Amino acid sequence: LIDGGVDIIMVETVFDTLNAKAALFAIDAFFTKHDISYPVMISGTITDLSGRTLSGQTTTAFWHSLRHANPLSIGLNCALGAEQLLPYIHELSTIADTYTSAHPNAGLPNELGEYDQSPQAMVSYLRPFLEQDLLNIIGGCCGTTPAHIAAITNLASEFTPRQPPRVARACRLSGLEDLTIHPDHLFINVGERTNVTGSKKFLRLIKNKEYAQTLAIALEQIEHGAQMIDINMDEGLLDSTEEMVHFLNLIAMEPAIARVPIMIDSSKWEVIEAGLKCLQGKGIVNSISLKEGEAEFIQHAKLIKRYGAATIVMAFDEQGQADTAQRKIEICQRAYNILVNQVDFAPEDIIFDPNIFAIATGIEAHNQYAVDYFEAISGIKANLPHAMVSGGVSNVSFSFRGNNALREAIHSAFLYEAVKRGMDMGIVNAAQLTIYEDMPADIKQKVEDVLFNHHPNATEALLEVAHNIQSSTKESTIDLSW
Ligand code: THG
Repeated sequence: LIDGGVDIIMVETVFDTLNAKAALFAIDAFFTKHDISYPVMISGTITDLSGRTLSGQTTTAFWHSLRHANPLSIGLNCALGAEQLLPYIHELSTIADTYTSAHPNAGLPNELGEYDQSPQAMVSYLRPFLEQDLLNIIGGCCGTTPAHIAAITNLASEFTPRQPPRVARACRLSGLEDLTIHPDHLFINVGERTNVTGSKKFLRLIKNKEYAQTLAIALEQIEHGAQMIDINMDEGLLDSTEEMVHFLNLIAMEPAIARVPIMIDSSKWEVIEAGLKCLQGKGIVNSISLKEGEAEFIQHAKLIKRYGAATIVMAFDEQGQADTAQRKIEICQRAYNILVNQVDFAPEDIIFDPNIFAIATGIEAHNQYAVDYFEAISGIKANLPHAMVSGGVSNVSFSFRGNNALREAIHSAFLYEAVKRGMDMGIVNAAQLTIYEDMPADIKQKVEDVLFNHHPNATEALLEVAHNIQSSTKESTIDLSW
């Protein structure tokens, strides 16, 4: 197309956003390789009055999935006439901080598959788009003729183009639906159970290829309040890449699961990249770090940007995992500067994980780990604008394995303290979060003594009352037998 002399590249009639993401990835790679740049237009297709693309996304989710391509315009074309398209263009116009376009059909087809809406009729349906200031670019798709275009041109000449809105900075994710994390958002629960290293049951089901049951685990977390799910297939005896791809493709066919954004969890870049190629929505990479130095960190960050995902950055550098508050904050600051200044990575798409380590392990130095994490949250939130903080909450209670009620109490008190300091999201067992307010005061005090390392006997004192703690674990509401 470029050799032939086009001025603009348009990725259009998008009914599968993953396909569009692949096109946009290729276009960006091509521009970079040849050191050229052309404006890119994107136009999706809402297939029917459900207001969704054929691959199931809402208009807003569609925009969140493609926004990273920084297009000249985002719009809708085909499938519907102007009349039916109006509400979806309205939605796009309010959320898209770029130009908008509409190329409707000349009405809906008749029984013979022909379009018989006249230019005058089409223009009467298009007039509200312009009166409401929804568009920058306007044209026609199926059934439109030069006479329709002439009438549209006439109409458009009466109006001035839309001014794109200023849209507040926020992490804007998507599955089939959007998940927008506004600055005043509530804590975001990320489901931890679809993890072969975090759940014996999930590992067994994956090994035995009992995929229907693995999907039930994913769904159960969402029903218990997970707004995202973390997926991890890192186990020595599995082909992690193959399992990640297989599971993500299965999820994509289950709308009740695919509705939420996906967090791809692996310590291997190949697995993460294979996973990114399966997501039509905007998900989160879990994780990258400075462990192998700056060059690799930058290379991965650039690719994440091109695939259109947010990312978790671990407080890990060439020297190892940070365990003191000071090192956690220093590493996050260094990573932030590289991402924002060198990679041009959106700061609202950076989620720091300053390492939640197990406390009460019997090693004295570990008793300070929760306090260091809490201090790191405050430091990150104070110094790194728009970046968020996450962590694997269940890690903190590893040394109390076997006593789930006690672990839940610790998680709940830990989250209460962490969220107070600005923790934005956490990988948790969504079915197993005790409400902090419901905890008896004496238990609360003893848990806090452990978390804050108030005195050397705090762990023993907590264990003495552990048998009084009630578990809040919710029973599964899902029939696992389908
Ligand atoms: N940071 C980031 N990602 C992470 C972690 C983190 N991913 C993995 C992990 N840590 C978070 N996920 C879990 C999942 C399960 C458990 C802990 C953390 C867990 N599982 C029970 C156990 O091991 O005792 C499961 C028992 C069972 O059912 O088999 O505690 O920190 N970025």
